Amino acid sequence: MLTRIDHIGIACHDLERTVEFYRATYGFEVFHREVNEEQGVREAMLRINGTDDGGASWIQLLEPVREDSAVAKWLAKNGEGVHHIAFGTADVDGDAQKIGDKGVRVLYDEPRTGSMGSRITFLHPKDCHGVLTELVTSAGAEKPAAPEHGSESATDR
Ligand code: MC0
Repeated sequence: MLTRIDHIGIACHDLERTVEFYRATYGFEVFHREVNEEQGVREAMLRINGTDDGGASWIQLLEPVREDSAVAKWLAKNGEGVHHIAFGTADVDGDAQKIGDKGVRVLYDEPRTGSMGSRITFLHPKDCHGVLTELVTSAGAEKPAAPEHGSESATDR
């Protein structure tokens, strides 16, 4: 079950300048930085507090690190802006399967590694009314393996 908007991914040409805009304009600070070689991006995660479930939501700023990456290709065509939205779930495998069964193209056979050790997959934007859509299970937020684990929340990263 998709439970929240985990993050909005924003493509930019210059990560440091964009980070500074978000800090100076809104007061959002960088919580985490990493380079994801597989995805071809350098990213900064800005933590937005205050969701009802006690978890956070995030703005993910993305600068391409190679010209053949998805973000570089998208930037060349569209310029800077919102690149994708990501829905949070405790069960990315199960939700990807269910959504795929509805005829939406799921881009990966198996979830891959996303920001901060999360597990991610994407839905094709052409099947989602023009929105590249990510499903993400935060590290440590997997679906409980057995019922006795009860209702542990799958929220914060
Ligand atoms: C492409 N299209 C998009 C789009 N990217 N539409 C909306 N939003 C986007 N972000 C549209 C194009 O305009 C084009 O439409 C059509 O999709 C095919 O695009 P393309 O430019 O020919 O590119 P493809 O087909 O080679 O690749 C598109 C595809 C790819 C979505 C399959 O970008 C992909 O695999 N994306 C998932 C991975 C990704 O984006 N990684 C970066 C974030 P027209 O009408 O011109 O045919 S990594 C990340 O976010 C991680 C670190 C994390 O969250 O933890």
